[in-house]
Amino acid sequence: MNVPAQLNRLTEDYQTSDAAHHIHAFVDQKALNAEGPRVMVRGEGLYLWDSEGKRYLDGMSGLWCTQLGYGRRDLTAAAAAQMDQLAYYNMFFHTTHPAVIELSELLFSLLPAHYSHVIYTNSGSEANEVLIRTVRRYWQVVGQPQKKIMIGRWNGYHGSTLAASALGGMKFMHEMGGLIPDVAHIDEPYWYAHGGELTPAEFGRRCALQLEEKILELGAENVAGFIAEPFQGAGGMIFPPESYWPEIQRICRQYDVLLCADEVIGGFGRTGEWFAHQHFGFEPDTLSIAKGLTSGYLPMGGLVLSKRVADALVERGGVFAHGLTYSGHPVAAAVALANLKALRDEGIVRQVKDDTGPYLQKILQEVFGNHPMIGEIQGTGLLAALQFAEDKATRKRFEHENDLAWQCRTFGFEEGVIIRSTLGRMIMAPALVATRAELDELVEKTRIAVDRTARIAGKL
Ligand code: PXG
Repeated sequence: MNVPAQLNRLTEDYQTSDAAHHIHAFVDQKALNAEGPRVMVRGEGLYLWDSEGKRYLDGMSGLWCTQLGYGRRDLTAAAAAQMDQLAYYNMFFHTTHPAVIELSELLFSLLPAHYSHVIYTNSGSEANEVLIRTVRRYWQVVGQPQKKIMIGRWNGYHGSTLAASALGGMKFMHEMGGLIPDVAHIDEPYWYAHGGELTPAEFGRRCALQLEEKILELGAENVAGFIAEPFQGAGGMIFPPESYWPEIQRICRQYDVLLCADEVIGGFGRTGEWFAHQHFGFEPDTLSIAKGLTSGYLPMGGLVLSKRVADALVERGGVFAHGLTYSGHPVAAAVALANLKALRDEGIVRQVKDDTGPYLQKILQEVFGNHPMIGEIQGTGLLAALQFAEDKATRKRFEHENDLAWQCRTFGFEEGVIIRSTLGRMIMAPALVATRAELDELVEKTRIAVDRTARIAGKL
């Protein structure tokens, strides 16, 4: 049993207390209470242990965030040292502190040279809240205050707060709390599901041209920015066709609409590049960041601004009426600094690009390339999605693909691997420190879970 010694309560006891007090994320709480949640108690490297002593290979880096894996003593030491020295101070009152200054220096040494400033937040949702205000403020400062509308995409995800979920395109989230004014959406570039008879390249261009149509419909003089994830994460780990991003960039430039990349999942090495927009080859005006910034050890996010945007705000903008108590929190900053140093100095991002990333993609092709259940494999770096298909030739999806994928995820848990399901796609995004042996284990356990699902679906 690999359960820590201080765990002296029974799992059911924890579950009862949890049911009494917690509202969990994105579940039917009543159903969860009846079932009882898994109680995670320890993490080391890529592995997690629950309160029953069962071990799991975490194929999702928590929620796409633990780039360095669990139990990194350098990160906990950085947090402890910063807490001892200066546990808290803020960036109001004309003050700053070394932790946040050093973090920003390192962050901008990793980013392309046309970015210069960052507004720190505690999460990705907050980064996108700040984005809306910052983009609108930018247009006020440069003399076009009517440019207010943000365009997002259906099935995009930008967070769970009101404005961030409005930017996103999850209709079931909109239904819960309403929308905000001046937000519009275009379709997602999900070729496998919606491409019909078009080639991926044709479909990618078609989806991008929807942005142009939407801008013309709303009036370019009213559109402030377009926000998108370089690849959709929560929406199903969907890669756009290669034709998509160049066309989107052309349209944003032509109509002077800020291009806002949500790098909350894609940032910090996931694709083998430091940032996902570098993998896809476009140049956004802003980047929303979070998750891998601290490897998830403490909450921290931010909005990165290009020089164009930052210069206007700094030189001509006057008071920037925004600030959070914990913006640039010193302990989170110290952890982020240690995390980025490790990702850089241990060559982890390079290793994902040159070794473990190509290795994962290769073994996925070997195992699932001809699998009767899998219609398409998408991925790069330490990131992949397996698309379930009822008929591969016609790209027909299972009618109850969501249930099948959920079942596959449950089989995964039983087999001791954590993979994520979205609609008919199984997603994996292991920690960037994963070894080849751990990737072998991830893919083998996933194969067992997919085979078990294929038997239910009548495919094996
Ligand atoms: N943008 C993107 C692209 C995200 O994926 C957020 C913003 C919001 O970040 P915060 O830190 O406020 O959660 C996210 C979050 C999933 C899953 O199951 C994905 C996220 C969060 C929770 C679950 O895929 N992404």
